[in-house]
Amino acid sequence: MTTPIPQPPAIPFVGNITSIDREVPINGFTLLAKQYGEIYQLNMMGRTVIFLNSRDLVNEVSNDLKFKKVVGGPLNEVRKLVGDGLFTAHLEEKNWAIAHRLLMPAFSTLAIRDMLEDMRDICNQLLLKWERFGPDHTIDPSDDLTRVALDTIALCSMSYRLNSFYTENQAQFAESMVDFLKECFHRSNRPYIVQALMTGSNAKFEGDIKFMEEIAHKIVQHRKEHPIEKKDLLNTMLFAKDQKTGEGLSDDAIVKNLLTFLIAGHETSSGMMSFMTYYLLKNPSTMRKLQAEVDEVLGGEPAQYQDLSKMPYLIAVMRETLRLSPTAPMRAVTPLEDTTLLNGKYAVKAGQPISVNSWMLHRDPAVWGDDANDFRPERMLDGKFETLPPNSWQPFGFGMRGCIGRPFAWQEVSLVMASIVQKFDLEFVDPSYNLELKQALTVKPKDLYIRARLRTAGP
Ligand code: MNH
Repeated sequence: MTTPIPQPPAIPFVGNITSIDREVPINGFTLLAKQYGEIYQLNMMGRTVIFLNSRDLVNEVSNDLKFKKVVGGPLNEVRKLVGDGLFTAHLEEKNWAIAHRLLMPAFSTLAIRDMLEDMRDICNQLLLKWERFGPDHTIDPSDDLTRVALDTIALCSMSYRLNSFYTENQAQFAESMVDFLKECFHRSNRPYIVQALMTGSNAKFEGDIKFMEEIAHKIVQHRKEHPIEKKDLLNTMLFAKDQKTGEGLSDDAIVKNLLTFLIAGHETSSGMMSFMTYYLLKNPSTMRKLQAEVDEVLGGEPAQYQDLSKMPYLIAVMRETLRLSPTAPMRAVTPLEDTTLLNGKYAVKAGQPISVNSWMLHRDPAVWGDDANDFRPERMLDGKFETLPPNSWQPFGFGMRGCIGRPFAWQEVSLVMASIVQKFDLEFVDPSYNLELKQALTVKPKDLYIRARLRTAGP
């Protein structure tokens, strides 16, 4: 006998849509998880979605032979810009497999190594800005770290400078991107008829899409007319041929994937760096330990490639940050065939969307213990990390649809965060600040403001 999957009481037509926190959905999903436990389902305007909150359940659906990624909700909106690009492609779409095979080597740890100097170029712009503004200036770290992440991915993927640090507001392209992502998220929660009436925001949405497509097309065209030697991702996509099919990528597929890297590669990494800033400030002893490690390994010099793997505490802090605040907190899968979960306990039909809630997964007391909610990087040190039960830490998703940009993000975040704590002592503007979230497609800290004082400047 299977057990029915719990569901909060639903309202006709709209279902459980009122149970969803519109501003910060992850907060609503967390509350429901506290109420209903390891699994629950919601009716979202006629469509039933199951949510998994425990490691045992997530472990079962982390299986590429029995489950596949579902592109639904906001990702369907994102598809309007990037279509069958890597992130939003349906598994059956042929361009996914081709792009996956072509790009995997270009995103390998070894290939990413060559991008270190471009990453440093952008990182230095941030360091210089904070130094020049001085210790009394109020910094919005999410804002500046978004500049870092977006400029870094644009420079590394297509040798294009967005120069976000040289404009008062975000550069036009960055602004279109941020607005587009926010709108994708809101659209996925609006009834169709409401959306149809919102002509102003629809026109803006279409306009942003067109603007970004045009820039990306121009960049590809420009590169074809003015080839360069550099081994960036754009050149890989222009020249590499898929070994299996002999096919390359069309200009259209290249544009979609360039835009995909900009989307997938900036909010996630910048959110991670913002959360890490928060956790370091909230845990002064962790900050001191990290600064001591950075000082010992770097000795006041800029970080080199080999240094980045010699700082185990830095790595543990990064892992623990992504555990408590996975910036891409939800992914969705569906069973290929009718199946059950937990040895026949819950029945699930083929095609049924199932959301993995990593925010809850990463707090499962069965894995993390009674102090699951505490920030404690020591639990993530090498040796302990490897022996965690499989699939208890999944900030980068799972399997063949897992994050292709993981080595890229890891190198970028370790360089930027090591450089920041090497150079500055940080403080909260409001010492009593407690973490609040804001969410678009990804999650970031809300209203976090800090100050940065050069460490060499003395007390
Ligand atoms: Mn990334 C897929 C998280 C950085 C490009 N990424 C995913 C998934 C998660 C994820 C989770 C799986 C989503 C799903 O199952 O629907 N990504 C992150 C996090 C960071 C990150 C937490 C940083 C921290 N990602 C990056 C960077 C890039 C990138 C940087 C590019 C330069 N990610 C991708 C792409 C995919 C992806 C592309 C889709 C891969 C595929 O489906 O083939």
